[in-house]
Amino acid sequence: MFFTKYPHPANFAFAQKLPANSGSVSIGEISLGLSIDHHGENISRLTLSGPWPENLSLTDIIAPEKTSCGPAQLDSSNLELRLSNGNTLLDLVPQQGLGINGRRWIMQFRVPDGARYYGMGEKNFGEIELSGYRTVFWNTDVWSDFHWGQWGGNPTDPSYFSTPYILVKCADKGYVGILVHNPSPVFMETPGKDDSRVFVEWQRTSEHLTIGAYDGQPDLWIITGHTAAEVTQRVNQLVGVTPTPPLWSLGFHQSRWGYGGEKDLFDLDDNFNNEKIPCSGLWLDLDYMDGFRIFQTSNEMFPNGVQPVADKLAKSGRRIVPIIDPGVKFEPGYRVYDDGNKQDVFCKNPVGNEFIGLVWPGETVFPDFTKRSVWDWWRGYTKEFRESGFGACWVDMNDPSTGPVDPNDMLFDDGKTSHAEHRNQYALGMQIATHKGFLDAKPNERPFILSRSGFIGSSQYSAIWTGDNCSNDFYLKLSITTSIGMAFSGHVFNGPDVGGFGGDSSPELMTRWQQACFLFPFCRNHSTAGTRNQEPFAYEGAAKNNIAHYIRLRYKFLPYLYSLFAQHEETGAPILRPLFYEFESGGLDEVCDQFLVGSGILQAPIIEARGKERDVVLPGNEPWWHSSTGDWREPGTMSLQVPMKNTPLFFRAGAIVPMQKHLPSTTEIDLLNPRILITAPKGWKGETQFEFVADDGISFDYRDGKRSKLLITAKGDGKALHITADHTATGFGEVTPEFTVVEHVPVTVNGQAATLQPSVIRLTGRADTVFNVTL
Ligand code: MIG
Repeated sequence: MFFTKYPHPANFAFAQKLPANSGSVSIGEISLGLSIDHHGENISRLTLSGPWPENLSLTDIIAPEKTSCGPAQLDSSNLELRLSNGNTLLDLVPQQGLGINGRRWIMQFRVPDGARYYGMGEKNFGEIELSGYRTVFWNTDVWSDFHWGQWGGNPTDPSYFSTPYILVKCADKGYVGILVHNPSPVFMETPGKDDSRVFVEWQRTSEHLTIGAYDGQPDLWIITGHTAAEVTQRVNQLVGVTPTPPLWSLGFHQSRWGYGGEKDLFDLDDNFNNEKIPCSGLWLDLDYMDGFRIFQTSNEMFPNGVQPVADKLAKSGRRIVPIIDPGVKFEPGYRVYDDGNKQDVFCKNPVGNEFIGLVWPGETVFPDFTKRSVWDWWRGYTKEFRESGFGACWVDMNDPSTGPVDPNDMLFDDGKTSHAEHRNQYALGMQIATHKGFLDAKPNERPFILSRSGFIGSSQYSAIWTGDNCSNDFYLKLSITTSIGMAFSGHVFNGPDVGGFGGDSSPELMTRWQQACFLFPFCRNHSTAGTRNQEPFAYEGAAKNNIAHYIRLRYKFLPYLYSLFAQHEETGAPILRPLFYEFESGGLDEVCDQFLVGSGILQAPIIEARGKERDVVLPGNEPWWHSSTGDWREPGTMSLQVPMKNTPLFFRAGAIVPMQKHLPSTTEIDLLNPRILITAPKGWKGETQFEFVADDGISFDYRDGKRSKLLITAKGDGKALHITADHTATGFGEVTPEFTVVEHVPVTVNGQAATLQPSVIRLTGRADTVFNVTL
């Protein structure tokens, strides 16, 4: 794969005529079958049959029932993608719309003037709006395939995780998302919005939106909506929402390449206890293994076995999360190799032998995760792994990384399927198989798996960290855009290596990074071997205190995050959102260094280690409550001074944010007695709602009704604030909320007049005066 080359439309032959309905299309001598199905008024599916095997994807799209009409309309003159109000959003370029070139295929869409582009899954372009890009989707071990001179501080493409999906804003007509359910490498090209990236003519991208693939059956899901939010929720449901994660996995995680075993884990545990910093996961990299042999724990690292260590850490609410690579050391005599060889689970090369790559253990073979029989083999090992005392699993290198060895010699399905046809879902197969083993070990425990690569469907099985980054401002900034791109493309549970993986994180950078990501869906500090220690207590004085504060603050807000995840499972809504997800006004998609957490919180972190001020855009037409000062800011753009201990955090007018009453110093979370912060300005007129959930945070019992739900409403009539809290489900017992408001105004709770007790709360700056509501 050449990462800077893309097929050009002129090198394809195009259909001159389309069928009036589903039917056949001819391109020269070749005849393709075209079929269109509809799944409600906003979802259509277009498939082509031809020189390709049927869709090779490992997971199905989770679509609503079939219906007779939908957004894709085909007649002999063209294919149009229409919104339910009749607006045509996109259509194929006449006579140049659908082309093939061997097994490659391409589609070119006409776009309205002023169209804008979002999504594309995990991209490292550093922007939310993606006009004027050429890109390919090919799961890549970035550090291995690019020179450090590039990844050290510049965008690289492709990235680890592929979601061939694009969301198009068709000027003011509506939105359309196109999801290509094809694991073969897909490519896309978006029209530029101006000439800013064109220095020589060939850098000018096409005036059309181009989508194609190197191979694999064209299988396109077309999703329309009036807003970005609508389409995003739909696509997130189509690929499969993330089931509510175990509560502990939403805590803070401490990782480092270099932690080995018992001793390091106990030291970490002591340090977190002594410093009163909560931390839920302690992560082990390669060194815990016996000579990089997967599923073989080093006796030296765990002289007393894993379970006693796990038991001790459990007392502080922490789990051990070790790494597992897919590569099995090619070493006759090693039980995992012998067993896999005997059961014939490894990928083959073109001459019919086991494919060999060069990774950590040296010569390495790779389980063929595209085969269901191999999932059954692998799950036996992950079952044992869970049973040995490890609390979760970190699956790395599943891009798959083969070191300097050409991966194209790695074939699938007994040598019958090429590398490219399955590569992008190799990690997905590994996630599914690992997940199954965890369920075998603990059928009523929600598994937690973290992975680097993935594909459509991974959202159902694994959280994602966005791969190797560096301790510098470039990657701090990228954290936001990459995470939002994924959240917009089906994968909401993700986050970067906080603090940066490569290089030394200065006290300032570490502080700013922890502040920027303290409310990210996944929050793990990780760094590579040989860099300075990066744990919060590896810093001194103010830096240590500030980093610790924002970790504790994450735990304070965990009830909010947990409810957002539960809501995601029901609606597909992302946790992190760009501003234009909630506010429709021009130019907000250019704001790449701010984001919303749910609908209630806006964050505008400092993204330069040395930065002490920044401009902040507050969208909408209501004021925002600034938690560093406790005052209200009118919408618009303003400049803020931001000392190291602060990060700009704003609460929307009427935001309802459940939290812990105290600032946690341990991992303990009480979901049944939340404090609910409601930020309504004086004289507020409006109404907001939030569904708070409480359950045991670990089992699947919530699916059998053992979850309590509290529907909280805040209503301002210009004089008073009326709060209602309605138990819509009580399966986990009664939730006893206490409310806190930020203004001294008349308050009622469920119709009863309340009194206000002054109190203080310290969130992101100095302590603010607030009022606790009592009846
Ligand atoms: O070739 O296991 O992205 O998080 O620390 C490097 C060692 C392999 C890559 C992962 C990184 C991990 C590292 N791994």
